[in-house]
Amino acid sequence: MLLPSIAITSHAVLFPARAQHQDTDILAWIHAVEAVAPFRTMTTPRGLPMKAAITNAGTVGWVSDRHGYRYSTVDPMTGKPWPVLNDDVVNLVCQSAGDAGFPGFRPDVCLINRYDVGAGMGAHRDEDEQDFSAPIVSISLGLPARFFFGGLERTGPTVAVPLAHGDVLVWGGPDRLRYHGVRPLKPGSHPLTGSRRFNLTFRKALSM
Ligand code: MD3
Ligand code: FE
Repeated sequence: MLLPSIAITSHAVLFPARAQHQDTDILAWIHAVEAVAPFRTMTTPRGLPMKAAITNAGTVGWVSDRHGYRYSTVDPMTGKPWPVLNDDVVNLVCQSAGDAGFPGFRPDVCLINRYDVGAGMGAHRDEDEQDFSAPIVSISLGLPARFFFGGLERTGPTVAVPLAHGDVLVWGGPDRLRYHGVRPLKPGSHPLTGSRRFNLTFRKALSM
């Protein structure tokens, strides 16, 4: 079946509402993950608190503290391994990556961001993974957000992309290291998440 898609850049594809039919299952999975690995706000290496709360699932998880950003096999908050990935969500992610031109993508981590009203994410690059040839696949749930992306430098023009409930975004190839971020969440209410937004990014952190 041909799914509707929108080309954002040459190697970034948006599949509007592609995850919507699985929304309650994905939210139930997020709640199972947070029961083991609670959402927490991390501190940047500069000592500033991050506005979005995060947790992870997979063989490793992305963590941040005063020593820097890295992937860790255990949750530093509990000392336990991260919860495992969900097969049904991984299937959706791999199919979306394949449809966007990245066949064979097999994520080993899902970083989950939780935004309350007013929370955003400043311009950054996702560069802590070992293999930049793998894409990143994002699923948005709950309140809509205004995502922006720029070029390979922090400053310069940006393009805005609205991300709504159920949207799947695949980003790879030459666009993989673009700066990007999320504008502060506007007040609102979503029937499934209330005054929140969740974003899941499926990544390949380890090259082996
Ligand atoms: C652009 N998350 O977790 S998802 C992040 O909405 C992150 O929570 C945002 O940026 C969020 O690091 C954006 C869309 C996205 C995902 C992966 C990308 C944009 C990307 C990888 C490279 C460039
Ligand atoms: Fe990012």
